[in-house]
Amino acid sequence: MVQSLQEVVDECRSLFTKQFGNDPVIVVKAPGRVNIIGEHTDYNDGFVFPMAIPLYTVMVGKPNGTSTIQLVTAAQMGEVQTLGFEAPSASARLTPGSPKWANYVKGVIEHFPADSIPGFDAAIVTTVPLGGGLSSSASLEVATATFLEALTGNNLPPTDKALLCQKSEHTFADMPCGIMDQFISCMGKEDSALLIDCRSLETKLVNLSSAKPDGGDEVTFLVVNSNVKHQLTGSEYPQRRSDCFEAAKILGVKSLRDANMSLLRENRDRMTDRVYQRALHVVSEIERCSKATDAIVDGDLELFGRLMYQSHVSLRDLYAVSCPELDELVDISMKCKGVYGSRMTGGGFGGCIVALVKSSEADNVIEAINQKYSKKATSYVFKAVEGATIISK
Ligand code: GAF
Repeated sequence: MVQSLQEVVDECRSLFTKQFGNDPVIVVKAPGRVNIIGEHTDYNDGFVFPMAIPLYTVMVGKPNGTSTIQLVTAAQMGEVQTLGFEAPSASARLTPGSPKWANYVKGVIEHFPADSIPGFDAAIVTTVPLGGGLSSSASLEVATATFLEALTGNNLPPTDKALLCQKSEHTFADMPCGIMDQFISCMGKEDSALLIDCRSLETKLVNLSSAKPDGGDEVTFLVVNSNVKHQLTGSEYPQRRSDCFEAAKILGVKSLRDANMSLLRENRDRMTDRVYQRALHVVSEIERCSKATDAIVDGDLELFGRLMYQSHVSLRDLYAVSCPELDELVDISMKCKGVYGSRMTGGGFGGCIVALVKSSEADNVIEAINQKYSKKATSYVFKAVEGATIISK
């Protein structure tokens, strides 16, 4: 059972009180996300279609009247860890270091636009599984930025906040991510997924509760964690990114968003097999993402499901970011009654799959996965939730 937001807040408040001997004043939350379709398209200026999910990073705390920042977290598998460092000032800048989890927090503090950040005590708890492909890192960054908004009174426009968190991940976690995860954690909306144009940063809300064929069954997104951990800060993600940039350069376009299938085919001989396949995934995935959001608006769930599965095949065979466990989960779910489509979600190399399922069949699909999957999976049926908020200050 997933803890409710209230339970996470209560746990985080108790952790704070135990550590610092008094009660926190500021309470903020930032959700994780599942991306429904549009994978590895964000850093190519393409489209993505994520929704925020009710797994949260919660941060509570208050100013401590000193120039020191003290953190306590139970975010690392429930293990309590503490850390203290000087708040950034003109003469003392923050730099990345150890432990790694703290870099996501430090990066946001360092880049936050305020004349000065006062010393504070804070506790952090999360229910977003670490390395599970549901944006544990982005939710920690966005929770930190939201906490600093409450602490300093400097409320950032949501786009600036997402960009600040992305910059922190680039500079403090050495992960050249796109904008999707931070964006949806800031801007998620209840019952809706967000079509994000990662070039213009314009968004379109798509209400998911209306996503059912006329008179048809209710549908839901089932998320299944393979419990194989992904590690995107290794070389694979940056390698994919630079393959895409190389393809765009060969094609003479600013980014793969500006390419199309015929341009790609005409230039096939000027690319290595690998670069061609990566580009083929991205160009087709950008197209699939647009088609899929139209399909869901039109209630054409069969088409939506087909596009989800095509996305998986493309990520597996062309982009090479799946893994045997994700393929296994997709194969099992695709054979179940009531499943429209299924695919790996997020950066890949482990983490989760997402499937569009008739609500009435969701339990049977979970049961089939529990019986057939070679490892132990964790399944969730999520409704989309609101993005990050200050709960109290
Ligand atoms: C990771 C990145 F952080 C995102 O920006 C995105 O590129 C995703 O992988 C793949 O779609 O979550």
